[in-house]
Formats: sequence, structure tokens, C-alpha cells
Amino acid sequence: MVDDTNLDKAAQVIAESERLVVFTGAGVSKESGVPTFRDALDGLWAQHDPMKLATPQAFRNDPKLVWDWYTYRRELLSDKSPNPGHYAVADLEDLLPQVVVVTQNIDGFHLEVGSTDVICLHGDLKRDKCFANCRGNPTYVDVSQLSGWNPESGPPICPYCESAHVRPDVVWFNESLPYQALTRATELSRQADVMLIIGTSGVIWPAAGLTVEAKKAGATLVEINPNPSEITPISDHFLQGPSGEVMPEIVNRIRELLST
Ligand code: BV8
Repeated sequence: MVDDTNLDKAAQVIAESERLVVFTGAGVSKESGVPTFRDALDGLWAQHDPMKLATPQAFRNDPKLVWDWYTYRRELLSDKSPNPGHYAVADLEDLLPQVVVVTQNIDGFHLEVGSTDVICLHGDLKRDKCFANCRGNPTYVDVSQLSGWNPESGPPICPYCESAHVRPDVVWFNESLPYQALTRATELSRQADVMLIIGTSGVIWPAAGLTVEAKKAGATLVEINPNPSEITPISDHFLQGPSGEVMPEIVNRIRELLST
């Protein structure tokens, strides 16, 4: 577990923040049992490379293969729930003047625990849209309303344009991130006085670049991760531990600091 001194220092920095950005990755959902997109490849998916599945080209080449992988991941997610780390992030909103969550995750857990300002950079695994965005970007499709579609047959055809396939509303590799989401996340990272970075390897761009933007603009970076990441070299405070344990500890100390 992280030592008291480091916990106290990090809690002090966060307690004094005026404009906090909480930047999260797959690690914050690890203790919920949600496999990261690299882990979600056991069993019959073991022989696949996620980098080759999570792309528009893969979907064009074999819509059913990619659709079935996401159906499998949705099933994996269906009996999972947020963990104390997610709840602790939501608790920060009651303690601090401004808290915005910027997440790379597609599990929807930050919203589920009541965080009120969440920017989802990579989409939402529970949502679908038309591959052609035939009615504007995005053209959402509720597949539960499609009569006569057999889920075993792979992705349905978009009911609006009746030509493109329906696809998961997630950002694939070599696809742009949602413009508004990335623009607002970048602005907030440049204005932040503290960025709390939880459970990300810092490998995926342009999301990882938000930490550099915050640092360049003078923010103090506090990182929580059981392992060093690509971001650790620029972190001012590195709390080496699982977020489901460390985050509630941090929130308890912030409460104590703010109650004195
Ligand atoms: C784009 C949705 C432009 C899909 C995902 C600059 C430099 C190099 C490469 C690039 C670059 N710019 C763009 C690229 C290419 C590429 C990229 O980043 N490649 C990487 C591999 C180098 N980026 C893109 O393609 C992006 N798009 O740039 O578009 C463009 C536009 C048009 C034409 C051409 C180009 C799109 C990237 C988005 C991809 N989609 N997700 C899906 O999930 O199926 S990203 C996917 O990977 C996940 O969503 C997740 O966000 C990400 C993995 O990152 P992490 O969240 O950090 O998770 P990871 O498993 O890596 O790490 C987990 C961490 O948790 C670890 O550090 C671990 O120690 C820690 N941990 C473990 N347990 C715990 C814990 N932490 C806390 N508590 C614990 N208990």
C-alpha cells in the first residue's frame, strides 16, 4: 500500500485544487473485473490481435467477426459493476469546486456512479450507430427495436439508410476521437491546476497527450497506478497501488483536511 506521506501530500494537492481533471483508463475498472480490450481476448478470441479487430478496416473486411467480439465484450461487462475507485472519484465532486472526469473507458461506470461531468473520449460500448452516420455524426441505432434481426447473423443493416451496417459506438484505431469531446478535454487539461491520472498506461494517443497539455500548462500531476506508466516520468506524485484501494484513502484524507 502507498505510504502515508505520499497519500497526505497527494490529498493536500487535490484538496487545494480549483479546477481538477480526473483522467482515467482501463485500470480504474480493473477491480470491477472488466477486462481491458487487450485482456478481452481469451478463449475463442485468443488468436486475435485487438489492434487488428478494433479498426474500421477490420469491420469492413469481416463485420460479423468484429460485431461478435463486441457482443462478447458486452456480455463480459453485463454482470460487472463499478468499484470503490469509481465511487471515490464521484465523491470528489462534493468536496471540490470543479471536477471533470475525462475517461478513455467505454464501460460507462463513471456515469453509473453519479459523476456528473464525464467526457468519454473513446465512446460507449453499450451504444450502437450507423457505420455511415447516415443522419449525421453520430446516427445512433437502438438494435433492441429492430424486429426481424437475428443477432446470430452479425450486425444489422442500419434501419435509416438501409445500406450501411450498424457498429458499436466506440472509437477504433485510426478513427478520430469525437471532436467536441477531445476539444473540451484539451481545453480543460490546459486550464487544470491539478490532473489526477488513474489507471492508464499512457500509450494510446491523442488521449495520453492530455497529460502533456496539463503539464505544459503548469498543472500538478498526481498518478495512481500499481505499475509505472508512460506518464510516470512527468507525474509530480506517483501513488503506486490499485485505485480501488488508493482512491477511497485519498478521499478520506481530503475530507479530513477540508473539515479542519
Ligand atoms: C487517432 C475503444 C487520428 C475501442 C480504444 C501518436 C503516437 C503514436 C500513435 C498514435 C499517435 N496518434 C495516433 C496514434 C495511433 C493510435 C494509437 O494511439 N496507437 C497506439 C497503440 C500507439 N491512436 C488512434 O488510432 C486514435 N485515433 O489518432 O485518429 C486519425 C484520424 C483519421 C485517420 C488516421 C488517424 C484512436 C485511439 C482510440 C482507440 N480505441 N478503445 C475498444 O475498446 O475496442 S483505446 C483502448 O486502448 C481502450 O479504450 C483503452 O483506452 C486503451 C488502452 O489504454 P488504457 O486505458 O491505458 O488501458 P491499458 O490496458 O493500456 O492500461 C491499463 C493500466 O491500468 C495499466 O497501466 C495498468 O498498470 C493499470 N492498472 C491495472 N490494474 C489497476 C491499474 N490502475 C489502477 N488500479 C488498478 N487496480
